[in-house]
Amino acid sequence: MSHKAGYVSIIGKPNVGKSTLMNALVGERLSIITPKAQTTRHRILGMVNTEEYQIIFSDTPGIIKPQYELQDAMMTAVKGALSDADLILFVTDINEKHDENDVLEKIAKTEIPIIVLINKIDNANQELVDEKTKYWQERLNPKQIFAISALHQYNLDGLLDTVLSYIPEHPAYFDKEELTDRSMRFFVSEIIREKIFQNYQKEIPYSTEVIITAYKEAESKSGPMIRITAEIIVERDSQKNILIGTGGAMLKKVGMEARKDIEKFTGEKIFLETFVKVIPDWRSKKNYLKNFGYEN
Ligand SMILES: Nc1nc2c(ncn2[C@@H]2O[C@H](COP(=O)(O)OP(=O)(O)OP(=O)(O)O)[C@@H](O)[C@H]2O)c(=O)[nH]1
Ligand SMILES: [Mg+2]
Repeated sequence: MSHKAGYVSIIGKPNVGKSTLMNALVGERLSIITPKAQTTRHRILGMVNTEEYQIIFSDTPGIIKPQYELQDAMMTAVKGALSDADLILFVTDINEKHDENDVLEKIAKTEIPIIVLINKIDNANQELVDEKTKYWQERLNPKQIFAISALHQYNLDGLLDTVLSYIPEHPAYFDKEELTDRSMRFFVSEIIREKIFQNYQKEIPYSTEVIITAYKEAESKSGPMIRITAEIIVERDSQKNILIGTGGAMLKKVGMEARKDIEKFTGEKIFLETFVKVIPDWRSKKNYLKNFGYEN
């Protein structure tokens, strides 16, 4: 019996709904989602497995012109996702008027087939959908254009069938039991980062990294649990103070929200301990970025 397997890269500007789309397609909350731009910092694989096929989606950071080393590393992750893909899903937000030339530059030279996804049509009228469809048809001449809502999972069924038609015959790349290439520790750190994106304004989310320093199975009075220690890294003392909040209230809130979601994700009882540490300008230092798992 023939078997299909291949890589599908989800790319586009920040905040257009790439992570929402990947989670909807995979059916799991793998990638964190926030209303802020530049939420995703790594390439994250999410797989759809059946007996007949394995589709490996790559969620990627939104494409920007990098201003510091961390953003450089984020764009390296995008580059990787473009070089090995069998298909590109270019996601665009119907309501955004941002300049997408940097994305188009990156995909202009490629031989990889492209499907355009016009996302967030839940808030748009049909006229705008038609107008944007025409625009992207002329601009990119893609294989196909879908108007979708990743959030409301609208028009995604037909999309999966179309995606499959671009997947070559190939044996599975990963074990069929796998959903992702990332570890539990990675997802735990991402969940904490999501809560920081949701609870703080301005530069705090962008100056923060989360490192899991311990992840141990343990026993509690009420049965087995996992003890997790997380280090939250910021760039300055002033940021540390904001993060902790008066009497530790803010950090406590973040810890509680994160713990609840980690329990949902792992299905285990969690004890979460957090520490805040200052590393001046970590976002601009290659050695720290490498330690934190960013590509160079
Ligand atoms: N109304 C509406 N909102 C959406 C839709 N899809 C995503 N969103 C919202 O758009 C925001 C950004 O979504 P993400 O999935 O994090 O976007 P992203 O492209 O992964 O963003 P980066 O990781 O920053 O590049 C979130 O607030 C989502 O809830 C949609 O179909 N309709
Ligand atoms: Mg994202």
